[in-house]
Amino acid sequence: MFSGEPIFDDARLRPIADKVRAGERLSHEDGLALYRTSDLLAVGWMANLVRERLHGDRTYFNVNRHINPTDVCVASCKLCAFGKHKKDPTAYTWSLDEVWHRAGIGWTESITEFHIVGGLHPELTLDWYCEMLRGLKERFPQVHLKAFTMVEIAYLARRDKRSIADTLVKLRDAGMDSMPGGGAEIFSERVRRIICDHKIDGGEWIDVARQAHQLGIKSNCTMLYGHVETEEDRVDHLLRLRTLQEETGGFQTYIPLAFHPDNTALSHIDRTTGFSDLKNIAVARLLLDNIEHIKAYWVMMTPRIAQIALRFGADDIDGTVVEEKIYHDAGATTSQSLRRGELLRLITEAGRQPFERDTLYRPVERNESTFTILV
Ligand code: V47
Repeated sequence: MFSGEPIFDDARLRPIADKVRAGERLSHEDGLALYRTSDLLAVGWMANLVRERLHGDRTYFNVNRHINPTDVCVASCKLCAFGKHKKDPTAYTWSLDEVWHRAGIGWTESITEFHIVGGLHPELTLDWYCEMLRGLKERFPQVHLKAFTMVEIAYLARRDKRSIADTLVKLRDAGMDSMPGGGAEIFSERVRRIICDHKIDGGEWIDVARQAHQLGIKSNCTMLYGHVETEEDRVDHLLRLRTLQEETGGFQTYIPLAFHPDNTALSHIDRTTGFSDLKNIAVARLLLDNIEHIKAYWVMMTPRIAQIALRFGADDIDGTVVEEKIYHDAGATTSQSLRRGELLRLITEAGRQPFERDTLYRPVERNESTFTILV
């Protein structure tokens, strides 16, 4: 572990470094200072200190497959290139049989997680989704189903005239094991009116997450950055996540998501840079002192930047993914999947120790083509 003192270009970071070394919680003003400085190496050094304090060299990854059953969506969010109107000739909705069939394409015993999200389809009922989950569990009993964003839950509850809690319980009973972190975007109402004005507001997103956590359902959380948000909006978003985590402890991982503008109504916005991608990882590690894991999602930030992020605060690099649509519709040029061996190479080359996990961060022990989860 590196404990030496780096040379800070920005002296304003010194009091923050003192707090980080002492394990003290950072404030809103500290968050702003971290976002505003161009001394990325100093911010990365501090984030790496925290990362190594929590996880040493351990770097988590998993073997997963994304499943997006439909891109039909009643919300036409400006930020999104994935959702389509149901009359759009290019829109798709898989039948239940297609979902189950596609889940098994290229199937290997080593897959431990299906990551399932889709558009807000006006006709797919809660019962349909429950049937989908039951069918997946029947066919792939050992696979963890990480399914549905807070936004999808709120929509399904409204559509089915049920409470959020009832909706969550029905889905959990049908096989939903945990929830991904998408759809949070950024909580600022000013920004949401511009990028996703048809979506639930930030307060509702937090409320669905709270209710899921209270039912014992773990989730992840995200923030979409690199569009029209300010530094204050980012810090405010992170601190609202930190406050909920203080209350429920239900977030496993935070994933900063860089906005991809291609094919969206905001295509005039420039893509994020490697500098800001690394900054967002590092600041999150420093502000979110009560969320255990920070994920560098390679699909979004490219395997190259994700690898460097492993020394800027990230301890997780996500998984094999297999078939990704949301970012690729928005112009991502990364591949659709990485093999397990490629993930191992990225991690070890960065001087880190690969640790294959299941969705709940339990170790996965491999025995040739089979695997067991060590509890
Ligand atoms: O919910 C949509 C965002 C999310 C765009 O929980 C966009 O483990 C950038 O949530 N540019 C999907 N972002 C991805 C996601 C995720 C990914 C990996 C792991 C986990 C996890 C969660 O991406 C959406 C939305 O917030 N998004 N459109 C776009 N054009």
